[in-house]
Amino acid sequence: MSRFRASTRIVAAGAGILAAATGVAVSSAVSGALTGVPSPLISVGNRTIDMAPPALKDFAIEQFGTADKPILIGSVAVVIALVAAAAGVIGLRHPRVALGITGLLGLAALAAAATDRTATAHPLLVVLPSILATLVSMAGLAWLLATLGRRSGRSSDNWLAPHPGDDVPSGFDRRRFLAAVMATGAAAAAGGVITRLVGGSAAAASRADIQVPIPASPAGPVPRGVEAGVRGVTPYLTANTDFYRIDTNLQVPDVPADTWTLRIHGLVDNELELTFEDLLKERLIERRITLTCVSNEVGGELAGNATWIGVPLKDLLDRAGVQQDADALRSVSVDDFTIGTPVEAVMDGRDAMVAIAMNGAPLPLEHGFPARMVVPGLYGYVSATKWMTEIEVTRFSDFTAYWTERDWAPEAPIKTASRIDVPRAFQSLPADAVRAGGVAWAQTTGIAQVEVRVDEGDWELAQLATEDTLDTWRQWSWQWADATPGSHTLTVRATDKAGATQTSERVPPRPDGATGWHNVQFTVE
Ligand SMILES: Nc1nc2c(c(=O)[nH]1)N[C@H]1C(S)=C(S)[C@@H](COP(=O)(O)O)O[C@H]1N2
Ligand SMILES: [Mo]
Repeated sequence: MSRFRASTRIVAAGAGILAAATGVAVSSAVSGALTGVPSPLISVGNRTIDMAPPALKDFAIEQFGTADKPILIGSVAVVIALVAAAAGVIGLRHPRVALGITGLLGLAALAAAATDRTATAHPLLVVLPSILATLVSMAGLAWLLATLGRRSGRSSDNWLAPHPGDDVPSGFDRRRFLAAVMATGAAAAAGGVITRLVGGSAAAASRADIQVPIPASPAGPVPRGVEAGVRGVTPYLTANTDFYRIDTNLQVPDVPADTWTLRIHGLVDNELELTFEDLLKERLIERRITLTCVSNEVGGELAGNATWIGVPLKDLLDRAGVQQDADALRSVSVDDFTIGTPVEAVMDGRDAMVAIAMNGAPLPLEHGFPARMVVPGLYGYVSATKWMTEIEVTRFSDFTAYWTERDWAPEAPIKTASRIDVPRAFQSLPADAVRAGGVAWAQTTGIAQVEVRVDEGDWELAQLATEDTLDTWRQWSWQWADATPGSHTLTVRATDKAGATQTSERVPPRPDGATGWHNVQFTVE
């Protein structure tokens, strides 16, 4: 190896990366063109999540799958690039070894694709992109190494045999090498462009065709005064594009409505199987409901308020006939994510539904298109199954669900919470304009009172904005009339309509939701 100049090795490393990039680009173009076939890069990411060592998994679980996806995909790409670069350098002397390494990378991608739970296409189609990626990368690398190993004027057709004592001096055929680089680069770019062009999913096309029917039971207009009127407080209704998102998988499942069905089975008298068309013909209700993630930290933003349209789950379960000994619903998504929900919670009169619309539009793909569950008062991981295809009526003692297998509680009603949106942390305010505001929620119970205090002072009542429903969050505001200059801490706590005040005891989100008072440090000028 030492016989090669540093510059030659750098060129070889670049050639390795280029060959791998071409494979990745071609494979994502092919997978993009096929329905239900994840790109191998994403499959490798998904497998990494599944097989992550405990410490890393803990970290990922703590995040509950929020912001770590670009990081994960980026890391996978970096690892591939490093291995590919090494293959390029090794290939200077040992082309076969280099091709072997590329083949192994391809095999790993193939294994990840073959076991990807988000794949819905035929298994042969699912492994096609990784097979192509492997072939393209190997061919690209072989070609690049061949041109790199060729001195100008020498036409070695036996390039695979190492040439002892050979260096690749400045005299190697730059033209041929550049031509190979450009051809491979063009293939990579074409793959990237095609990926963009065919990226539109079948589900997106299907979603565009859906007319959401007028619900039999509308939500009614939002009452006046639900906004506290303090600049900087979260909008009362959360736009679909701003709504928080929690998915365990890297790729949004691609489920056209006309291929979708919901099966209700298990401890029922009559099994049901509904198509999307069937759902649209049911008695639809429209409700505003605030969704909350159990991973929300005190003061966190994993909560959102939307208008949902759906079929009351109770209607469907009554028709199916839930048997006496059942106490749980085990709902399953197309990507095999599972959730356990108490039967009691969806039958007690609250507006639990199989939702098909969010803020006036069919469910966005990211939020569960074509149908998901929404249950007021329960954290998302025990109620809000997206891309839901199955509800098994069963018993809690007979199964575990995705997150309960990872040490989260099997049952998790939403805990009363309150948050300060304004002032922002370390914001500086003029003494004559210290206004605070935020939101509080206690779904199914309602917010009775919000109090704030400055530093260790007395609790003061905040002003509550108009209540919409018991299932929605409620805004609050407060003005500090005689603000004193300096640095201060503002603390908030809410009391629900059952008379329970939030505890000051700080516990982390795991296993069943955080508690503690939110506070914010700010400065009065
Ligand atoms: N299929 C599927 N459904 C799911 C999840 C998921 O990862 N996969 N996450 C759950 C969690 S933890 C929450 S908090 C809500 C979030 O719903 P949203 O992404 O629409 O906000 O969806 C729930 N339903
Ligand atoms: Mo969640």
